[in-house]
Order: sequence, then structure tokens, then C-alpha cells
Amino acid sequence: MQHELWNDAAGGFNPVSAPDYLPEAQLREIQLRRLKAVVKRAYDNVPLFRSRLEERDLTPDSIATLADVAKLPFTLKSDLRDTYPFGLFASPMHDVVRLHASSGTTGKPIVVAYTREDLDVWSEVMARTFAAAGLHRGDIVQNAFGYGLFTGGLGAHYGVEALGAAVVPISGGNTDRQIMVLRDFGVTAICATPSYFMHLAEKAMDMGVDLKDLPLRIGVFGAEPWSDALRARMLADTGIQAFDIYGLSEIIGPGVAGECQQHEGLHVFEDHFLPEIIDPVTGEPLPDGEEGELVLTTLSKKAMPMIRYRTRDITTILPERCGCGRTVRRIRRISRRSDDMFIIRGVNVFPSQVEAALFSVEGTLPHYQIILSRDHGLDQMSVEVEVTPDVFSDKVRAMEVVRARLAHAIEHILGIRVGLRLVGPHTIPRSEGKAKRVVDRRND
Ligand code: DLL
Repeated sequence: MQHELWNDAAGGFNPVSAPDYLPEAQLREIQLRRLKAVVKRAYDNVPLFRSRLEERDLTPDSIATLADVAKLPFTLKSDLRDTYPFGLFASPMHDVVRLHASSGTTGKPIVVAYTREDLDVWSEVMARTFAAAGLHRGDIVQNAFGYGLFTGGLGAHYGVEALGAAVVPISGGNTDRQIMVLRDFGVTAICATPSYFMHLAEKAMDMGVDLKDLPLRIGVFGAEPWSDALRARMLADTGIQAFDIYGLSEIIGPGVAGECQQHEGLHVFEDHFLPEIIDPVTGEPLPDGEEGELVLTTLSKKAMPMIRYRTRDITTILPERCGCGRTVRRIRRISRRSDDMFIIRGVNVFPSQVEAALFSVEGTLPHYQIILSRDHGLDQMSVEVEVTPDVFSDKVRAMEVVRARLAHAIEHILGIRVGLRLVGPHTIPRSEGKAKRVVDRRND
């Protein structure tokens, strides 16, 4: 955060002079200059990347325009696994000041590294993320993202400080204490996974604390998919304005993109991350406005540059300018990954579709699980969802009404009927970090 442009008179963060508002030509110029430098850095220091360029008869000089990025090979998660732990680092260890790791679902974790400069960039993009959500000096931010190898906790922590607001580094878990701090410290904003926040809100209600009576006004949520339907519930139940933030360890952690007050997509901090959308099957680049897989190139990372990283996250780059005045482009909210699809009776199903159906029905609570099983070689899906105490106590009538509505909503969205189990409040396991929405028993 040494950049004088971003300092206000009091030495704090001045979001209006951040690169989010640069004239487009200037932004593209910065991107091209940085793209050339990062390709050269990776070529000079990362053997895997160098050999892939050589196989294609490319050198860093092959990059003359931004569109030339499409000539470069993709980087995949398996590349990180295959070179575990440090094989893609472009800095010697004596320049590395932080390591994080992400476990994923199978096998070895992936490890990511940061130099001092990388950490400064990370703090800056997180400060810009928070500023876009309307946070500023004077705010008290409870950071309930997990601290540790997960990038959420420390990423948000330094971003709040860089913004000049006060961070409460509480990490995830210990929900009773979270509620006490929320109330006693006069917390004005909270960061968490959306599922953990809903757990916290439910617990607060049980403890007789109405979040609407507190100064809490903003929630900054990410690390897992969540829907506009959940956003509406958060506002109704807790009175907060909820903002979606996106990022991934491989690229930097949180701070790749975030929503502004318009809530119409997430601004990508394009001076540091170059977004592309590709067809997930053919790998061909798609124009703005078309849906596909998000591919990201880090433009300023030193310790671990990522060239054309295939995120598997499905989204669209919005072609229109945002009403907020930022010039950096937006991506639509990420509702699914190319690898979280399952096929039930020939129908492609994404967990986010199930969520959308569940939350459209009154009487449900935002806690659910999808259970996959296998019967005679065929995949089956059933859904367990919590219902409100009112519905649950009126066992016969209300339950039947809600069940019928849910079955209809799911059939409407997916085109198939699935098993449904309505359960009482507090039945489904809660998570302090990313929620486990799908329980896969197909190979049990
Ligand atoms: O989840 C970084 C993060 C922390 C982002 C805190 C936002 C807030 P990973 O653990 O490496 O990093 O997981 C990255 O999580 O590829 C997406 O599939 C998913 N994801 C992250 N943010 C969102 C979001 C962090 N807002 C993976 N909506 C990504 C949907 C998200 N999915």
C-alpha cells in the first residue's frame, strides 16, 4: 500500500483514486506491460512453463498484444499437484514471506507462495474489495473467515487494515463468542462464508440477540457459491446488506473480484488479474457476454505467477459498464463449477439449482444437503432440508404443503423428481468454513 495515489489526506485509503476507475485505454496498457513481464518471469524461473512454451515454439517475445494471451498454454490444478509442494515458484525461498495451502477434495494440497510485494498487492486488492462494499475507516469488521492455511482469514485481515478500518481477528467457530463480540464491540461489518453467517444468525436468534438491533450493516461473503435468494433472506432475517467476493488460492486468495453497491456482478481487479472466458470443452476463448469457464492470469504475482489458470468456475464477463463508475469489468456471480455437476437419470444437475429451488419455498431454512447414492449402477439423488419450527411442529398439514411445494419447485427447475426429507431445525451439520452441500455415497 505504498502507492501515493491511493492515499487520502489523512493517509488512509481513497477508493476513488484506485485503479478501479482508470480510463480503459490506460488499464489495457498496464495489463499488456504487466502480462509481458509476468510471462517473462515465469519463463525464466519456472521450468514447467518454460518447457511448455518451447514445445509450442513460443518465447516471452511472442506476446505483442493482450489477445496474444490466447497463444499461451493453460495451467491446471493438476500442475500444482504434480509439482507439489514448491515446483511452480518463481522466487527463491529467501524472497518468500508467506505460504498458504488449499486442501481441495482429494489427495495432496496445493501450496501457494507470496513475496512481500505480493502481500502488498493482496492487501490492496482486498482494501478495494471492502471499499466497493461500502466499508471505510471507522468500521469495525469481525473477520470470521478461518485463519490458517486457508487464504480467507489473513487475506481479509490485512485488507481491512489497509483500508484503515478496525479488524477483529476472531476466525471461524466458537459461535457464542462471535455473537458476544458482535454485540459488545459494536461491530459494523462481518466477513464469513455465507453458510457460516447463516449459522451464526440462527444461533443469535436462539440466544435472544436480534441482529437487526445491532450496528451491523454489511456482510462480505465468499469462498463458496451462494444465491441472490440467500442474500434476500440475510436482509430479511438480519438487516444486513450482503456482498459477494470471489477469489482462489492459486491466484492470490480472496481479492480477485468483488461486488459494488449495484450488486450486479463482481468487479475483477483487472490491473492485477487478467480474466478470460473459454469454452470448457474446446478451450477456445469466448467473447464477453458468453458463459464459460473463467481463466485467470496473474499480472503482478512474483512468488507464484499463474498463467492462464483454469479455475473450473463457470461465469460470464459482463460486456456493459457498471453504473458505479468503475471501469474494471465484472463477472457474473459464480453459481457453479464445471466439475460439480452430477447426472441423475440423464439430467445434468448442479447443486446451485437445487439451492435455488429450495430457497424459493417459504418455510424452508437455508440449511440443506444433497445426498448422492448408487442403486443398481444408477445415480440417485435425495435432498434433506431443514424447515422452520412452525412447519416442523405442525407435522401433518404444514409439512405436507411445504413438501409438495418443494417437489414442485425442484421438478420445475431440474425436470426430475427426487427424494425429499424435511428435517427439523439444527439437524444438518453446520460448518465453520465452506459448507458441505453434497454428500457422495455413490462409492460406499
Ligand atoms: O475460497 C478464497 C476466498 C476466501 C474467496 C474468502 C472469497 C472469500 P479456495 O479455498 O482456494 O480459496 O477456493 C477457491 O472457491 O475456485 C470457487 O470455486 C469457490 N469460490 C470462492 N469464492 C466464491 C464465490 C477461497 N464468491 C474456490 N462464489 C473457487 C462462488 C466461490 N464460489
